[in-house]
Amino acid sequence: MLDVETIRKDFPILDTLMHGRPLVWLDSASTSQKPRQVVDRMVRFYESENSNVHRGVYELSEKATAAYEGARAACGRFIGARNARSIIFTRGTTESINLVRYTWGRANVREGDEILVTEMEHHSNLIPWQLLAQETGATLRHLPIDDEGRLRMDLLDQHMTERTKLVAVGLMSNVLGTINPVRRLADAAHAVGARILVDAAQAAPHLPFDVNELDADFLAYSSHKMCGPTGAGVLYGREDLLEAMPPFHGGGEMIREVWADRATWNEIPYKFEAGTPNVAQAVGMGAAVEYLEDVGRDDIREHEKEMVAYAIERLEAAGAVVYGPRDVEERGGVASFNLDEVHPHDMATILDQEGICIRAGHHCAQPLMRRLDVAATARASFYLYNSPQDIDALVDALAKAKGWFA
Ligand code: C6P
Repeated sequence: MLDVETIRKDFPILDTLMHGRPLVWLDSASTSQKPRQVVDRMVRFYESENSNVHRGVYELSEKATAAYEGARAACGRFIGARNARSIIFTRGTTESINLVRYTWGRANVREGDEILVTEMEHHSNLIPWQLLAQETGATLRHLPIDDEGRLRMDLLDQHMTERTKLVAVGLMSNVLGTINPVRRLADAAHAVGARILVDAAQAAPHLPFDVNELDADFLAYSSHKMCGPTGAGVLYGREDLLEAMPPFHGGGEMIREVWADRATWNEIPYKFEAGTPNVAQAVGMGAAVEYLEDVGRDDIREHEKEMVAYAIERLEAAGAVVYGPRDVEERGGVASFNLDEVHPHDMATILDQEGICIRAGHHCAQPLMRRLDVAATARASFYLYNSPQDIDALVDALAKAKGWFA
């Protein structure tokens, strides 16, 4: 069990007043708040270790490089990667996925090939594949969802064919909370010779998982949703795939030797880290990994199951339509909902007056909104620092909002 009261003391921002009321942060799926431990680690980096990495022979550069590579090791351990060589630092999930599109995608996807995504993908795991399909003449296919927001695995055989080259799927939906059966998809993909890319932007902060157990070929996640700073993220790739891929950006550490008209590439992961990286952000991300490990990832998951179960119960009792699976074993700590005819944006604006932050809109998942037959939803999302009182505050404020529009 999490000691939420003690955890909250690590997050100074939670003491802020908004419109004279205590801040209730229910938008962690968008970005999480940051604990003092992460902020302090970044301050320490800037105050006593700041230097460029992999470039200086002086001690300060060695310190910075050790901090940066230590963060890489932590980010690999976090997802069960066997070797830190598989961990490429990027700016976040979106950049990680685009890296795969530009490098592996352009080298491997041809006219007539198929890329399989799902109906619930975030735009960041859809647009890159639309662009790749347009550029190469490949076809994009979409695995549908059922009315509870689960993938129609019974239709997989119809959507996965000998022509499938890539399956790109989120481990956890940012709208429905659905946790997808990625291992089953990986097995099916590998059986037809396809690769699987896992978008773990929502899963990494909330669910303990292991890339080897998922049998993922590529996996992407962001620091800022898991207590770390913005501007950092990871692309995990299987070493043999990364070795074979051409570079992404050119310049800086990605080079081994340069002539006037050509160059050779550094070893992985540096081949994909052109220019001066976001060193302090990577170090902060490493500190976030350590923070989450110290709190206990299994305990965070259990806490969020309780939170989302309570949220669904209270929201439905208040008359809201809540989307996604009912069984908390199949979903993470996200509750998207609509309430009567109140537009989600109006709802979020009224809640803001009560100090409550939720997200409203299409959540960068417009095809999913069409499937749900809604223009938008409101979304409350939970993390280790949320308590049932936050949900009570949300539901009480919703009752007020409903009154306004009655
Ligand atoms: N979803 C949300 O409020 P970046 O921005 O690159 O760190 O992550 C993009 C991304 C990719 N996949 C999924 C499943 C996501 O949820 C997100 C980010 C935020 O739902 C902002 S749109």
